[in-house]
Amino acid sequence: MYSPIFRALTRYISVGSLALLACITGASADGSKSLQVSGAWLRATPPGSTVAAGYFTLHNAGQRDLKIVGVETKLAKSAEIHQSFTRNGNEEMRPVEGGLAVKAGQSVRLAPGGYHVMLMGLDHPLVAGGTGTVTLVLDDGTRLEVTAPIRSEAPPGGSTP
Ligand SMILES: [Cu+2]
Repeated sequence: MYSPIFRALTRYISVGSLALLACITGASADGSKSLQVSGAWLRATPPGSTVAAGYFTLHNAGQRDLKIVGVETKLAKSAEIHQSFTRNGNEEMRPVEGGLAVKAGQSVRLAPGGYHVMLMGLDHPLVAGGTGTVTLVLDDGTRLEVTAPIRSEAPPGGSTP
């Protein structure tokens, strides 16, 4: 024997559980919510320079491996994740092919001499004291905005490989 109140209550509970389930699924499916960014900074450029580098530490606090497959910014015509390396005593760099992986529970550091965000075709020089924003595009299609201070040197105690 169902009273209208009981029926209404039952409906309320099941809708409530569905909403909760959607919430949990939504959170784990959105990689940008699992990715924590710390110590971000952009290197100031001399006037006339059209390239610049950005650095930060990524931590994947989620359960799923993530990959950064692109970088977008209004500061420059294009942006890529690069890796610096030394060949025959010269420092060179190349784009990271296939995206930069950040495994579940792990951290990846972008720092001078190693990984960095490369901004190419700057519209304006990056002036120390200002800020700039880059958007990281993850392999699940979500985006993570990173706003970083522009500095002429690495922050003390941070961002070295
Ligand atoms: Cu580079």
